[in-house]
Amino acid sequence: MTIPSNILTLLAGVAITLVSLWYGQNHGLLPVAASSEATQVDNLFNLMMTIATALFLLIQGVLIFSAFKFRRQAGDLTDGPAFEDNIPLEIVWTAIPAVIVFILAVYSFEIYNAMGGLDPVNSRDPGPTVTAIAEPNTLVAFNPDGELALGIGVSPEDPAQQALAPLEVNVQGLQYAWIFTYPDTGIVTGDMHIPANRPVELNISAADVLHAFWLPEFRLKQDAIPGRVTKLVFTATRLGEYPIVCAELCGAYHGAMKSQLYVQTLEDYQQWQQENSPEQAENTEEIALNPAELSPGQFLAPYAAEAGISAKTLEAIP
Ligand SMILES: [Cu+2]
Repeated sequence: MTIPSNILTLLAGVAITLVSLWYGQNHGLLPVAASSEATQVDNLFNLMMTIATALFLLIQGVLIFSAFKFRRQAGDLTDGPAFEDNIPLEIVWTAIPAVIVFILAVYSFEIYNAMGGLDPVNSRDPGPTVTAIAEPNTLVAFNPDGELALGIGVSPEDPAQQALAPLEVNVQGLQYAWIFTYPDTGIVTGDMHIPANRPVELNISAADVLHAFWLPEFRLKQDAIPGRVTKLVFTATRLGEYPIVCAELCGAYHGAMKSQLYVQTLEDYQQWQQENSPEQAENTEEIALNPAELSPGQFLAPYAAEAGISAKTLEAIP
């Protein structure tokens, strides 16, 4: 076995390297990166894409080249030469993938740690914590003795996440919706609103079966597990509206289990908070009225006006 070592091989190697490096940064496969965590995950993905592109071009290139270069000549009906093993070649093609896998393993572990994956329990206050999930969820003990906590915690490398108190949001998955409860204001909502550049801490739970809380633009995904709380701590860095997707087949309408995450400026977020806080709603809206306390006439009044029935007619109702 001779290894071709002419100038063309060298040029091909340089071309493959350059194309791979370019494509690794310009594959366009990922949605926008909307969190500080997303950039780190993308760096890892881009590196894997660069390596994969180089391998693809190398292997397919040699395959196609060989298919033409060493094809059967007209009239040649003899067998091809028989090859036994080639120890140096086998060592090389085992060592190269081993090194690549080792580098990727160390690098991805680094990123997982930098994101806070090794310490999903509150790094700020160590020790067992009990998280009360607001109504209508039940109280769930978090991190009971010795149980491994699940999720992504505070990033050990993000000073902002350690300094700023995170905005806590309780996330509950149920067939087939996400419900978001804000313990600080009591807001309960079907779509999530958060301010940009402030750490957010999600306490994720499930009411019935396994769900998975997935934010594609944030490169974050966490199982929602019945009976225990999982964590996601992250910081949104980009304003906008992003999909929230259930990524665990959870039943017949799993495909429709979607919601929206709105990353807002602090002003917009506070305005949303004011407009949606329960106290506000009680003062201005009639939705808090208990129908059982109304007489039939009072209860029907809004509908009667719509239907053109006079108040006198209503009073006649026993
Ligand atoms: Cu689901």
